[in-house]
Amino acid sequence: MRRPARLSLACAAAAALLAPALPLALAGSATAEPAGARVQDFLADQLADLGAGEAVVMVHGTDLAAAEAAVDAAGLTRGTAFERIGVVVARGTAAEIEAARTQPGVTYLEGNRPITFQQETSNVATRGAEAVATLKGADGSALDGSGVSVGVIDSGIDPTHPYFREAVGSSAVVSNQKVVCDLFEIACTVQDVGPLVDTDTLAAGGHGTHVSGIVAGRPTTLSDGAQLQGAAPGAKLVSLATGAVLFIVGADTALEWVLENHEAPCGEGVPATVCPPIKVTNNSYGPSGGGEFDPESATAKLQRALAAEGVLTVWAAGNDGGDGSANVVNPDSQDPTPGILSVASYFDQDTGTRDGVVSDYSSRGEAGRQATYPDLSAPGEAITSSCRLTMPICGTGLDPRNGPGLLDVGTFNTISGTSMAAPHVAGIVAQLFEAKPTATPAEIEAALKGTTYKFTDGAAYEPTDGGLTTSFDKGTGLVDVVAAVQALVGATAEPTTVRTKPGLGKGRTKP
Ligand SMILES: [Ca+2]
Ligand SMILES: [Ca+2]
Repeated sequence: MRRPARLSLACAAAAALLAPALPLALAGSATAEPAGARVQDFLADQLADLGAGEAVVMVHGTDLAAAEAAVDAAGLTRGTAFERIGVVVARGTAAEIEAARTQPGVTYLEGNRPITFQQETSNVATRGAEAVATLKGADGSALDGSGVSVGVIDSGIDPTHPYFREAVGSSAVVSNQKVVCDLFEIACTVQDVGPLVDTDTLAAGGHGTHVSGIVAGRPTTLSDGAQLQGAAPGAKLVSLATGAVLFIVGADTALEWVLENHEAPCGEGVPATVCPPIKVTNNSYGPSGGGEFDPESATAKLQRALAAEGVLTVWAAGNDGGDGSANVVNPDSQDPTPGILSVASYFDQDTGTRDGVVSDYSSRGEAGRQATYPDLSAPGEAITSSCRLTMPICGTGLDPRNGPGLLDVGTFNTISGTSMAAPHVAGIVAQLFEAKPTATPAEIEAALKGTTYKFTDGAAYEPTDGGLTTSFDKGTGLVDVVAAVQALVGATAEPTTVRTKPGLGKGRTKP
């Protein structure tokens, strides 16, 4: 579940701090080895394998002059100097580096250890980050979901969280709504609480802030060097806070608000350039245990009306696991109406691979009844997003992280669930609408399901009446943003609408 051990900037700093604690070991080993400065283990290993090549070495001296003199005497090529700490960066052969070791005043030889930025890998597995970097929307701008608002129906949001901060001082959160119900959940209203109210902390939540960050977190570098962004880092967010304790009437009140307000979610007076229309909602909630879809439910009627008006509904498939012997998928996600998506949880094993696994907890449909299957899979396991430690669900995270600012302590955390898979797809839907603003929800669902990557973990794929293949655990497979965009745009538009890097163009073989 944890990341494979990788050296981050924070780890590198820790190693440097530990070095002064080693003189006792140094004194002991000095008697057993030829006289001279200690050599870092990493560099020693590198030198053993170096052959006739050259390596980079940091020559530490008692002062800068000693280090410089040693570099010159050993025949190394001098580079940068860290004057204040008496270190000269140099390059040379193993023999030259060994010669520097015994020069007067040399205290330590250190190699040039590689360090890695820890990029959140979930947008690699979906090819969503690749789409942002290499594809353009219909407006010619990067395919980051701009021009689209995503409605997030969840516990709430901390709109002041740095993950939602934009470079120009504005926020990804354009509308902050709170569903307020009476004690019996029969009288509910939606209230605009303004740009600063943290509805998530008020609700003792945290879930909604994490989910919203997965949808549309802005590019952010954490204190340890990790680089994060949401699936659609240019999309806007309309938060509909239902509180941490959910009842279906409250959630339906939010869906009904979207139905009434999706074209102008900030009010008629606010232009779409500032506050774009809602084209998709994310719904990471459902009854525990899953069950059969009820086409007569208020939720079904609302999401069908939304699809008819051009708004997709994205659902988490549920966290009830299963083995295909029973249908435990989130009921409303099974609605066969085109434009309603049920998302299973995929785990990229923190590597960005597309050949990972279906999460154990991801709800399975009933084998042999394709109507109960999830539509597709997206990363949901070990997802890092906005999550302050002061919020209850974030305290359960495995990996509190700091940043981007010095005072931003415990602002990000890593949690898992189909709740984290669905918002990847909600952000991806925003990308698809940016690629083709006239697309219908049915076209977008077809493009997503027709281009999935067929990772093989779990149940076998079986043919559908529609000419696809699907499975009771992972649906049609792992979402592939680049392939979905090409399928969506290529069908009706000139190929020049989407510009790609070489190798990713129309000739690319689909997996
Ligand atoms: Ca854009
Ligand atoms: Ca569907």
